[in-house]
Amino acid sequence: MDPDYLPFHPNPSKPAYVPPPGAVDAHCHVFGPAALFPYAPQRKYTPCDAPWQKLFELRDFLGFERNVIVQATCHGNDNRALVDALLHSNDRARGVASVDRSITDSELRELDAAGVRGVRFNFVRRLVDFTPREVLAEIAARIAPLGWHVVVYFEAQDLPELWDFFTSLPTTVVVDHMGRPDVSLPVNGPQFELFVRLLSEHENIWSKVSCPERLSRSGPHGYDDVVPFARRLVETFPDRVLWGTDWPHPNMKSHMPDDGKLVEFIARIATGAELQRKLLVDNPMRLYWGSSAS
Ligand code: 0GY
Repeated sequence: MDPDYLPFHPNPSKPAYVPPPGAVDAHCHVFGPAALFPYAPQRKYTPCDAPWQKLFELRDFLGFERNVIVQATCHGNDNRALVDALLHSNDRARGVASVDRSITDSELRELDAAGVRGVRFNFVRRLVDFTPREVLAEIAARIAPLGWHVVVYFEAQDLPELWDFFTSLPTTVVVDHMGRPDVSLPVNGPQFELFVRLLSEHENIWSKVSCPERLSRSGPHGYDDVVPFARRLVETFPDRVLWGTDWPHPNMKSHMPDDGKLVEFIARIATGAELQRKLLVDNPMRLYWGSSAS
């Protein structure tokens, strides 16, 4: 593990907020264990091992029923740790993989059978090397017939340059962490307005209202500055938002969030049972399990 990288919280608190039955943690990761699933040679950071056993324990402890496990860059395009977690989940986890253009159709079908329902394109410069857009477009065209979607991770200042690419994708597109807005700027200022416009004009684009711990400038005590941004999305696009813990929180250096406190944050951004049910149950079930039943 990188020396300045914090391990996940060893002892999260039991959240006072109880998620509705069937709730899905729709953004989390598994890492390693390195002895079984080595990290990618081209990775930009080395995380602590965070195996599926720990993830599923946390799921139960926090009051969730399901997980969407997202391939993180430290495993590159080697999805074995992800697939292993899916196969041990008893159909209670779905996956988002990273693939390159050399993947075969039969490998895609194997990922699908394991529970993968999307691919992730990462544009955050500190995490990945550049991949040409035409390669990503080719991958998107390959996965579209499977009914999969594309998850994109980028920082707000890069949205203008990425706009045409995102809006040309043939699938549902899910944006990680609200497109990483600068939450010290106004929620109705030009930067976040552009992101809201992206979703307003393109009904196939969704957003995760996750990661207050990464976005907040006000520190670990409540993440107040993130609330208006997440609330605006939840209230404007109630049928196209997802929420996740982001456990085990790779690359956190200033503080490590208490996952119980992150769950309590949900009640501040989705006020009322109906918005909470859509965010935590209906939307992820529709996208990942093909139903709204829990
Ligand atoms: C996240 C956020 C981060 C890392 C990755 O794939 C990754 O390595 O997504 C980050 O460092 O902001 O969603 O896990």
